[in-house]
Amino acid sequence: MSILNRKFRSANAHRLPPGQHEARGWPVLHFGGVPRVDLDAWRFRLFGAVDRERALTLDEFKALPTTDVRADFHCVTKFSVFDNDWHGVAVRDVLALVTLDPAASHVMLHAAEGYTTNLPLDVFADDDTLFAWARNGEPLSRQHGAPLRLIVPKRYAWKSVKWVTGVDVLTADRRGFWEERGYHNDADPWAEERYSYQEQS
Ligand SMILES: Nc1nc2c(c(=O)[nH]1)N[C@H]1C(S)=C(S)[C@@H](COP(=O)(O)O)O[C@H]1N2
Ligand SMILES: [Mo]
Repeated sequence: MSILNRKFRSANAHRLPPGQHEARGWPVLHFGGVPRVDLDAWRFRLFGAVDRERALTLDEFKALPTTDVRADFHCVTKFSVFDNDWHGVAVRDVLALVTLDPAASHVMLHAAEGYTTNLPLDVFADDDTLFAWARNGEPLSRQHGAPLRLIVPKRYAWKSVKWVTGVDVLTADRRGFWEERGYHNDADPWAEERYSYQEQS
């Protein structure tokens, strides 16, 4: 490690949640293969506990008001990537398309090939969450989730669903793909909420 690198790393140490290290570049990580997405058939669906279900084409989705968010990215396998400039549509601007049922409390995110993840509604609709199609001025590659992915900076990255296809608004919590398989339901990296059980040392 060069001296410069070491200085940079120590200057950024406070930005690393416990147990994390800074990654080189931007790793690709997901369960299964990279799905083939038919862009003509693609729809973003907002359904469940809403007044009226919505299904948007990619053009309709990208015509929503856009936003830019700079955020760090923390994977439960312990790598972090600092200062990602995400471009897309804020979750709150997507939710503004519908009237939520007063009993709405959680959401289930759906992605290609059955991947899901759950979030409380307030975490989902935080100020820094967005559906993104570009990072650092470049369109997302297929491996990183094109045409659209969710970004939830304050949670481990398995909540940042790639190839997202829809949001099911729920009136009670339910566990998503990894949450059902032993990952923590809440996934706050600062509280090191990696798994549902206590790690044995
Ligand atoms: N659809 C889908 N989204 C997913 C995953 C997945 O397996 N399928 N893996 C998650 C995990 S565990 C991580 S760390 C990030 C990785 O995103 P990246 O490959 O862009 O770094 O995607 C998340 N989103
Ligand atoms: Mo991850």
